[in-house]
Amino acid sequence: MTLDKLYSEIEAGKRISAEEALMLFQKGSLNRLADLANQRREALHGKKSYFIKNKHIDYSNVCAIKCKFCAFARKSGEEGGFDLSVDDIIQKVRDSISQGIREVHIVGGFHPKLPYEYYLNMITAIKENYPEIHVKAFTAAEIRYFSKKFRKTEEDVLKEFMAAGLDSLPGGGAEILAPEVRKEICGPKGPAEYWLETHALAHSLGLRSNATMLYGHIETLEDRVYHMNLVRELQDKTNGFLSFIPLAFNPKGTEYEKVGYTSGYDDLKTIAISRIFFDNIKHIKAYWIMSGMDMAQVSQHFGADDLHGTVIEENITHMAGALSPQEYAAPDICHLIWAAGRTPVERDSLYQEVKVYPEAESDYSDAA
Ligand code: V47
Repeated sequence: MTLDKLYSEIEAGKRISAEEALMLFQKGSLNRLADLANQRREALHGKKSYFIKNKHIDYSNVCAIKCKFCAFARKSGEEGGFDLSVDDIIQKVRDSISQGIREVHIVGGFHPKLPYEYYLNMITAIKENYPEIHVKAFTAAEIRYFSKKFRKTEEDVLKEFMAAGLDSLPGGGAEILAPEVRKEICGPKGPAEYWLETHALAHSLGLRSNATMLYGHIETLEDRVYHMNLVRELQDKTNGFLSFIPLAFNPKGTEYEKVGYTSGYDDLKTIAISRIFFDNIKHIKAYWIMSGMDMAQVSQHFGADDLHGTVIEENITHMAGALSPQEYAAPDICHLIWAAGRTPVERDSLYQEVKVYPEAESDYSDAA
């Protein structure tokens, strides 16, 4: 297959194979990919770009394992380690309620000491105090860890968390699903099948989730495509993923510091190929915390339709030298969306539209 033929097939709406995706990564022209990805993005979402008012809460960075790409985790008792109590977490939610948040995104590591009740109490307390807040919490890797540590099936963990108020799972912990690199960068997290099985189970129980891919460290382009293909295959079976989120690696303080930051070229190409490849996932997220807001803004013309959210407090990437701020207020996100010729849409966690802004910033007034 020649590149030109592949471009025509994409233009005609055909699903591309893993081999074809690899060809695009290796030889595709960024301008051509931008056009093709944008065409698919506009067919799905027109000019709309989504965001949510949300808050990230990391309940602890104490972690029993060490992943080589991570600058966030600390061993128990190590300097810089922290644990939040359930009261601390409620206080953090309270602090952000006036900003109109409708979602909390809660993750931590493989904590060696916190009891099962801590996690259940956390969800229960949030829902008791703020029943309208969507609780997106615990990566598939954490769920797996809880099941092993507390000797429960994953199904029981998920069902008990859901009964307490868990609404969805974030997409973290996927890293790179290709076996050799996965073993090297985060071996103790276990094989790709764990992550995939937990999402499949969550979807079968009615929980929606996201899928991430951490790129720009030691993985090859083949590894990226392998990863994306596993996610697409699972989505064909379950249709449970709401979004795909390529995460640009931030290197400071990690074992891969020498690799440096990802290039803007690579960030845009990865977003564009993701949009083209995932004909079964509706939303492609440009996560500005990791790529920087400029890149996320431009990504709206390379296939991304979602800028995630206000975030408010981010630690995982900022401990790895992230160059982005920790928070963008909703008016700033809207401004950046408008400045790219897109229409801001505030969404909820399941992509229901909460507020569709006017097409032009000049037509908007706060009082409207
Ligand atoms: O799994 C860790 C990544 C992820 C670094 O579901 C790093 O809506 C870059 O999953 N450089 C957690 N990345 C974040 C995450 C996420 C973010 C935004 C939205 C959603 C969602 C999920 O962060 C981890 C890992 O892949 N990460 N260290 C680093 N140094």
